[in-house]
Amino acid sequence: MTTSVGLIGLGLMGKPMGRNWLKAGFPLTVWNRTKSRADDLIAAGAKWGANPREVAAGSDVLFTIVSDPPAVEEVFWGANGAIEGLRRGSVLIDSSTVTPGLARRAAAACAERGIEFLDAPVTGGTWGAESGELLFMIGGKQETLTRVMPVLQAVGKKFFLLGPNGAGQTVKLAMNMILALQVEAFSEALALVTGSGVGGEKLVEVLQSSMARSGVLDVKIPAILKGEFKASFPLKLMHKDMRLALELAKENGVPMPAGAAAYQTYSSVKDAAQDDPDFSAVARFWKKATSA
Ligand code: NA7
Repeated sequence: MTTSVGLIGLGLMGKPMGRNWLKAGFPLTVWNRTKSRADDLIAAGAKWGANPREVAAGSDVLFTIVSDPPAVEEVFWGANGAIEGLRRGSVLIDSSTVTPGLARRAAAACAERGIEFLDAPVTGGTWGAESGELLFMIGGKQETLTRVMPVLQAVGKKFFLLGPNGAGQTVKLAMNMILALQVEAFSEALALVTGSGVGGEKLVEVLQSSMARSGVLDVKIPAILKGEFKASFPLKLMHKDMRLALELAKENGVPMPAGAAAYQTYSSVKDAAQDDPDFSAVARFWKKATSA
C-alpha cells in the first residue's frame, strides 16, 4: 500500500519538498494558511485539505514545516488542528525549527492518541529542498524513523537520529547558532580587511586553504562579496533560531556570550532591513559601520 503524505506549510522549504513527494509518486494532500501558495502543487497533482485536521485525517505520515513556535501551536492545536485529526498508528513529523520543549509536548500529545512523533528540523536551504538533498536532525524512536524512511528519502539525503524527542531541535538550534556566528565573524573580518585596504577576495582565497575554511565560505561568501542578499535562509528565521537557542541556553544554565552579542547585531540588521534579506545581510551592517 502506498503511504499517503500530508504537508502543512508551503513556504520556501515546504513547497519544494511537496514537489519532490509528488515526483516520487506519493499521494499528497496539502494545506497552507495562504491558499494561493498551493496552486502549483495542486496543478501538479496534490489534493487540497480544507484545514490541518482534514489533511491529518487523510495522511499516514503528516509533515509540518511552518515558521516558528506560535505557528506550530496553531496548526497542531488551533481550531481544526492537525493533532485531533491524526489517526492512531500514523506518524507526525515536524520539520519546523522550534524549541525542544515544544517537540516534547507534541510528542506527549501524540502518544496519548497512539500517534508516533518525530522532531525533524532540516538544513540545506532552498537548494537542498529543491534538489531533495536535505539533511534531517531527528529526535524520536528508531523504529518510527525506519518506518518513515522511504518518505524521508524522497526529500532528504542525510538522516541523523540524535536521541529522544527534542534532540533534533536541540542540535538544530546549536548548529544554526554556529552558522550565525561564522557569518558574523566573516563579516567583521571582511570589514577589517577591506577597511585596511586589502580586497575581500584575498581574504577568501587564504581562508579556503586554511583551517578556517567552512561550508559557509562556499555557500554564503560569494554572494556577500557581490553584495547580494536575496533570501535563501531568511534573516528573520535565523534571528528566531538564535533567540530560541539563547532561551534554551538560559533554561539550562549554559552561558553563550558570543551568541548573545551576535544576536544583538542580527536584531539591529533585522530592524533596519527594508527588504526581507538573507541572514548573510549581517555583512551589510559591518560594511556600513566601517565605511561611516
Ligand atoms: P517561510 O518561507 O517563511 O514559510 C513559513 C510557512 O509557515 C508558510 O507556509 C506560512 O504560511 C506558515 N505560517 C506562518 N505562520 C503561520 C500560522 N500562524 N499558522 C499557519 N501557518 C503559518 O519559511 P521556510 O519555509 O523557509 O521555513 C519553515 C521552517 O523551516 C522554519 O521553522 C525555518 O526556521 C525552518 P503563509 O504562506 O505565510 O500563509
